[in-house]
Amino acid sequence: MQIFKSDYFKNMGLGGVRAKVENGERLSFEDGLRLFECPEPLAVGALAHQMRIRLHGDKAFYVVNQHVNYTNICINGCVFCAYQREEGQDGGFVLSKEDVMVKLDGAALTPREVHIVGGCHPKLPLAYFEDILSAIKERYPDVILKCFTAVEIAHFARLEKTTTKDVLSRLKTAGLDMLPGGGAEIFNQSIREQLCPRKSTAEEWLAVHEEAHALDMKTNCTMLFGHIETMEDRVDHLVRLRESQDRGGGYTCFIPLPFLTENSQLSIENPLTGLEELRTIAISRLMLDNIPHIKAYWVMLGVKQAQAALKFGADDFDGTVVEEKIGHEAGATSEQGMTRIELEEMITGCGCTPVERDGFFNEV
Ligand code: V47
Ligand code: SF4
Repeated sequence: MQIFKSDYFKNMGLGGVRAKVENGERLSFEDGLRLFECPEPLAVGALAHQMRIRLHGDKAFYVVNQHVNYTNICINGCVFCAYQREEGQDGGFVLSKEDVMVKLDGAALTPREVHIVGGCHPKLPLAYFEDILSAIKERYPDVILKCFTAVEIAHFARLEKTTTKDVLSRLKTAGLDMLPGGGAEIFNQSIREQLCPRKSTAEEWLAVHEEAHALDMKTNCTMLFGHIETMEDRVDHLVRLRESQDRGGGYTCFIPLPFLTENSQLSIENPLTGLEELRTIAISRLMLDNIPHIKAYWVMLGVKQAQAALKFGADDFDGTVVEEKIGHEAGATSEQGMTRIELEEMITGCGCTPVERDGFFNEV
């Protein structure tokens, strides 16, 4: 559908970018910056929507899933994180295998995907995680287990004095199917040193994902934006993900995560506007030409903004979630979970066709 005349994009300085998008050509780093500098976010959104329609038509995917956080105790102390607690601090928790099973057994819907992440706990052994994964797979053999960020995998390897590849293989044997995309934050090392100095570097994060791809596992990827990073840092992050995907091809979905400011040690003078969030989601779609899906994560974006994102390049609405802590500790005002009917209503409400999927994006 032709929404804007071609002069419109030319006048916005996007004539060349538009031609590349229409011809399916790769955008350069400079194109990415041009999209951030364009005075009109709607022009950027229109290009991303065009690409999203070419890839997925008017489908918007969702999954019946459940998030479980096994602990909030973490040794990393990232300054943006409102979720972490120190060992012995009030409010700290560690779930047992039985606690995890009670959460899954108590859910209104049996999940197709279980998303398990937590803090980097100083003591939990790999056997604890193997035990949880195999118990879930035994009770729910068809579930897709999307668990542990690359940062957690690197942490387990350090505690166990082994390699990340060995950790991935052992967890895969226990039932791990794919890695979620968290922990990528922003790849620029000088920003990482200010935000999360104890966390894996960009190179380590990318290496773990590429090892997982080599083991035939799918993974997701994220970018945390709207804090102290520059537009160059965002484009650099997207280009590095695109290059990593060129090497291994295992990324399924990209999740742009706007920084939520409450209860963190990081104060921001100019928080993101809604339109700048949408622009960043749109640019993600346009730059990541080799990653099939872009997620509008309604928990962090808020439901209305996630609906708008489906017209700015995103094609996935994530899922039922059930219980969410990381965003809600940081001020997310969305519900804890949504029903299948609510998800479908949200998706149809903005003119898209809801399509239920599994964790690998197979339609069900
Ligand atoms: O890694 C932490 C981010 C991530 C804040 O792979 C924050 O399908 C905003 O990665 N404001 C965890 N973000 C969430 C995540 C995720 C969520 C849904 C689906 C998938 C997937 C992955 O949340 C962390 C960090 O980057 N985060 N604190 C905050 N204050
Ligand atoms: Fe720990 Fe993750 Fe929070 Fe960083 S973002 S402090 S690694 S829980």
